[in-house]
Order: sequence, then structure tokens, then C-alpha cells
Amino acid sequence: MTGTPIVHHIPVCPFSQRLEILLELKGATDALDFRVVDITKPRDPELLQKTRGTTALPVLELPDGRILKESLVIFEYLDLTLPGGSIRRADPWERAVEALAVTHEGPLTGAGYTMVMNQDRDARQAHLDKLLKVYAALDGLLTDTNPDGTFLFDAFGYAECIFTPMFMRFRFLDYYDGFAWPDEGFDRVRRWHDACLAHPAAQQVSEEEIVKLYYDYAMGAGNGALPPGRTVSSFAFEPHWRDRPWPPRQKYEGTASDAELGLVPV
Ligand SMILES: N[C@@H](CCC(=O)N[C@@H](CS)C(=O)NCC(=O)O)C(=O)O
Repeated sequence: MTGTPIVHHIPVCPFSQRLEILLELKGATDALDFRVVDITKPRDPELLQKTRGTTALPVLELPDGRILKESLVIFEYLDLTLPGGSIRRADPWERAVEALAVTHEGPLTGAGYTMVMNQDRDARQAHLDKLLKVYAALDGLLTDTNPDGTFLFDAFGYAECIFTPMFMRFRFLDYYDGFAWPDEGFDRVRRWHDACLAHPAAQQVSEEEIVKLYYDYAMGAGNGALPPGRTVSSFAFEPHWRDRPWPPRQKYEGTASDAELGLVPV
């Protein structure tokens, strides 16, 4: 099969960043043709036909037309097929532990996204408790596996590729929900979290980009939807996020205007 595989993706999407980190680790950043999809516009019918109607991205399209969905599945395929050798642990036990760690990614993602989208001030603590429960489980796994180390094993690997994009997105919890680690009980997962965020292979997005683009999530409107009273999504490509002001941190008082967010000329 000749030609470069295509990844249809939303630029700031955490699921797609998993693939970008994998390419960085393999030294193969040119191995895929990333094609940008604008989440604020109706999906291209041609792409919808290829995915049989599903809209979630990333989607991998091979040169022969085969289509693969789901970031973890695409990740596994690319890990096995791109040059550079698999980044998964070779030892069967360690590979199982990696897989066990990754079972926590769905609950972590769900907890973080429902917390940022929550619009009920009184429910904040319950959301935080749910998130911390997942972090506590990860803390236990890391402590059992590699108590004195930084990563799950001796280096940034599979589990780190999967979780780091979520840790980066959860900067929106620091900003909009005042997330702070409890004083006790989370040292091991916190060490892992901080080292993942600092790793050179995982610098595709910045905190500023996350905070500005995910403003609408903090207003309870996900996936390019608009909060009431607004006409331009915070995910819009124009004006560029760098040219917009940092949004207000308050999330329970309703949305700032398009103009206050720098989304339309004043
Ligand atoms: N489980 C999927 C989740 C993908 C997902 O939710 N992607 C978001 C972007 S970050 C998306 O495409 N949202 C738009 C939609 O679902 O229509 C995966 O791991 O690939």
C-alpha cells in the first residue's frame, strides 16, 4: 500500500493528540496527513459517508480507503505499523498493567468533562469527588507498580500517551473550577501528572489555547454548540485564539458576550 494515511481531526482534540504524541515518540511526525475538520460547521457529507454517519474524530483513512475509528484502536494500529517499533511494554505482565491503567481513561475523561460542563454550583463538590476517586485509583496503581519512579514504568510510554492529553485539557478545571490537588493522598499520581505535562513529546497544545477554546464547555455547551446569547463558538478558527483575551474565570454567571471573548470585532 503506497501513500500517506490521513487522519481527519479537530486540532485541539485530546483523542487526536494521543496520535500526535505517538508520532513524536517514534520520530515520525510526517507519517500521517492530518486534515482539519471545523467542529463549528456541519460535517462534510463525503466524510460522513466514509464513517457511515458517525461524527466523532479522529478517523484514520488508509490510502486504500479503509477507515478506522476510536483513538485507542487507531493508536494500536499505528503503533504496530509505523516504523520505530512498538512503544508498548514487551513483558506480558507490564503490558497488562499498562492496559489496566488505560481502563481508567474513560472514567477520568467523563469525570473531568462533566465537571467542567456542570452549571450547578451546589454540584461542584460531587463532581470533584468523582474526579478524585479516579485519580486515587491511578495513584494506587502507580504506587504498586513503580513507587519511587515518575512514570508508570521507567519512561514515558503507552499509558502516558493516552492520559497526557486529558491532563492537558483538565487545565480548564484549574482555570474555571479552581481545581487544586488535596494536600494528602495524591503525591504519586501528581508526580506522574506533572511529568507527563512537561514531557517534550507532548507539547502540541498550550494551557492558553485550551482555556480559550474550551470556554463554551465551561458554559455547559460542548462539541462546538453555542451557549444561549452567543453567535460564535469559542472553537472558531477566526479570530485566532492568540488574538483573543483570556476569558473570565466565572462559570456560574452565564456567558460573556462574543465581543468580550474577542470572537467578533468590537
Ligand atoms: N472515543 C472517541 C472519542 C472521540 C471524540 O469524542 N472526539 C470529539 C472531539 S475531541 C468529537 O469528535 N466530537 C464531535 C462529535 O462527536 O461529533 C475516541 O477515543 O476517538
